[in-house]
Amino acid sequence: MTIKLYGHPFAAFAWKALIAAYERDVAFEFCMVDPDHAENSARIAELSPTGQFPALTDGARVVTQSNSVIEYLDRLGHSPKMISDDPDVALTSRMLAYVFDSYVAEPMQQIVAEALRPKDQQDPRRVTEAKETLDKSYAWLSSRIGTGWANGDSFSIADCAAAPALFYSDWVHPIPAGALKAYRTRLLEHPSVARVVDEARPYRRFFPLGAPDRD
Ligand SMILES: N[C@@H](CCC(=O)N[C@@H](CS)C(=O)NCC(=O)O)C(=O)O
Repeated sequence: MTIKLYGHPFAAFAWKALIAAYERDVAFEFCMVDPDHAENSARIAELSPTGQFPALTDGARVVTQSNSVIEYLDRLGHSPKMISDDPDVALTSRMLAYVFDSYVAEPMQQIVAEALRPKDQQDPRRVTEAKETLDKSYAWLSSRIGTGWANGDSFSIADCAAAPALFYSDWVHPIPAGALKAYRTRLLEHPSVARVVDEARPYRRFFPLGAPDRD
């Protein structure tokens, strides 16, 4: 049965699933969701409640929500799992994944969404509030991130979430020098993350705030 992964190579939450699939060495067919692939856009509208991606199909099985997709990929691959069999380790990895999703990726998306609104509908307060959330998250995470991965020595679901969240959040609201910034650099050097960054390069011109030359 062919595993199908719906998403876009430039989309932060799609990166999470792609990173996990590369880590787990799971073969899949990538189904590009964009205006040139109307059939995939129609399909994602069925698969996901709001049409957002990623979503995975495996025969009749449908999995949406990036963290659930990663959990499903853990059933398929052979290399170390993204969610440990140790319940305590798994709890912390999941918790950190939700922190990166909710308090880094989402405020980052709010800043990008604001830039995409027509000028007369933009509200600078929304950007200020999102940046305040990012400042709190950066401080909280900096005090907890060590010199390895987000939750110790094993690359996990938390790192799948951290990679796109920190990659793009640093573009919209730079991460101060320190432990979190150093962790972002380590992530970008990691093969599965470097791969998604490279696959997304052709789309950087669409970033509404201008993509920096670095990275
Ligand atoms: N909670 C969802 C968030 C998914 C999400 O925000 N997806 C974005 C891409 S990064 C999306 O589909 N954007 C396109 C759209 O909203 O139409 C998850 O974890 O999968």
